[in-house]
This record gives sequence, structure tokens and C-alpha cells, in this order.
Amino acid sequence: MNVKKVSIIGVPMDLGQNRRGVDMGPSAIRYAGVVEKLESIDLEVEDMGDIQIDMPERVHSSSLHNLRNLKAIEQANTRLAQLVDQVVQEGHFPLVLGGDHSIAIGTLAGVSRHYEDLGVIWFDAHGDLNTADTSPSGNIHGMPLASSMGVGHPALTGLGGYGPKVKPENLVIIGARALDQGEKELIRQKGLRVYTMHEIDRMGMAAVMREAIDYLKERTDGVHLSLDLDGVDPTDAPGVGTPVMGGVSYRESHLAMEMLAESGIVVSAEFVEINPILDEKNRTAKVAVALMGSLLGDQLK
Ligand code: Z70
Ligand code: MN
Ligand code: MN
Ligand code: MN
Repeated sequence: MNVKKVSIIGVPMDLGQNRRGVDMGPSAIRYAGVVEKLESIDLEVEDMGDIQIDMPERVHSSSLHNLRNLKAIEQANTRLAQLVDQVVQEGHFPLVLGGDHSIAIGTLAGVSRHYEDLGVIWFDAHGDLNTADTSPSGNIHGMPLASSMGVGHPALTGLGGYGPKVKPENLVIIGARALDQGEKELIRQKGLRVYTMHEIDRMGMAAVMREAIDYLKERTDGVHLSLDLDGVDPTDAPGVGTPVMGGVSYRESHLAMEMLAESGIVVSAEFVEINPILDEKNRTAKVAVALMGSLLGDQLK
């Protein structure tokens, strides 16, 4: 992947869902030693600090068409997209720290304009493929992947002034085990490549990753990794808003990151949905930092 310099951007976003605490994710990840970890593997690191996000109490939450906090999320993601855009332009590797998963809309808006065929690996227990029409919750953190594919409200699909950011065929979902009915229909309709826990159990993580990497390497000119910590099993990553049993193990998740590091295809990454209030002694943030290390070449040094 030949990473020269990593630019860290914190996004203390919690407007995409209902539970407080996920806004503390960037602090928890920094406290878990992300800068020290990356420097220990000879990377140059620049911490750009946090983007400012409105407090839920100050946001007028008209639950517009089943899209809670749409305006504030749109504004924050527009700022995030500009920052990420600038980081990529400078030739640095953007490492975005969430915050809830709605921030992927901004990250992808910033990254994708630099690639003709951006690939995306969506590591998550969920599909995040809802729209206002299919969402059971109205929470925008359940919609970023649909939005980035061009399906959903124009304020989200057109964020950054263009869209879609990802072609359905350039997308791979890994770790899914809690898909809503509307999401399953979109997966079928678009023919999305989804490795649920069933495929991971059957094939093993190594074969899943080999297939996913070979597939994306062939057809994309760069891959963004969007990693929701709830993809990892809650016994290893308990500090998430929506724990779902039967997830990817600690070891499997590291193997996946190491294989990505070897492949050299990843050009940007975000780690989201860590909720320190629900965590046990910052374990989940520590897991995130360890995974970032593996993604950025810890085992190759
Ligand atoms: C559900 C929804 C979700 C993350 C939960 C849940 C979505 N499908 N995403 N936790 N990261 O409300 O749309
Ligand atoms: Mn520079
Ligand atoms: Mn998610
Ligand atoms: Mn999730």
C-alpha cells in the first residue's frame, strides 16, 4: 500500500443513531494509543483533531421523512468530505475515527472523487443499506452504504456535489448477520457481493479475504475500508451500540487486516461505532487500534 503519511481525522458524530457515547469514539481511540501504534511501525502520523459536531440537544430533530438529524448530518459530512479530499490530494492516507457509521457518507464523498473505480470493503454486522422508506429506525447510521451507492435521499446521495460514490459491483460486505428485509431486497436487486457469517464459517476468513481481494484488485483502482466494530464479535468488542452475537473473532479480524496490508489495495479507512460508555476498560478502542496496526503493516515490519 506504500503509505507515506497517515492523516487522522476524528468525527465525534452521534446524530446517526439514538444512543449517547459513540461521540467519544475518537477520544477513546486516541487514548488507546493510535498515534503511538502507527509510529511504532515507522509511519509518519499527523493528527488533524476532531471535526465539530452539534450536540443532539442543540439539533432540531424534526424526524424528516424517517431521517433523524438529516440536516446536521449532511453539514458535518460535507465538512468531513472536504477534509478527506484535501488529505488525499496531499497524498496522505486518511484514517477517519468515528463516531457512528453515518460518517462514511462524508469519507466516501472525499475519497471517491479521486478514483474512477473506487472499491469498498464494508466490514459490519449490518448492511447499512436502508433508506427512509425501508429503515425500521429512521437512524441514518443504517443508511450510509445505500446512500453512497446512490440509493436514498438526495441530501445524502448527492453529498459533496456528486454521486454515486461506489458502483454496486465494486462493493464487498463482510461479516453481515443482521440484515433488514428491505436491505436483503436491495442486495438481491443490485446483486451485491456479501460474505455473511455463514460464508465466513463455511469458507474460512482466509478464503473469503482472498476472494474479496482478488475480485477488487481486478476491477478497482483503490479500496476504502469501512470497519464497523460491531462486525467483530461482542465478546472481543463489547463497546458498540448494537452488539450482535456470532461475529468475526479477534483473530479472524486481524487476519483480514493483515491480508489487506499484504495486498496493497487499501487507500483509506475508517473505524466506527465504538461506544466507550458501553465498553469494558476501553477494550473495543484497543481492538480498533490493533486492527489499524495490522491494516497498516504491523506484521510486515
Ligand atoms: C438497522 C437500522 C445499524 C449500525 C446498527 C441497524 C443499523 N439495520 N448500523 N448499528 N452500525 O436501524 O437501519
Ligand atoms: Mn504533507
Ligand atoms: Mn455500520
Ligand atoms: Mn453495524
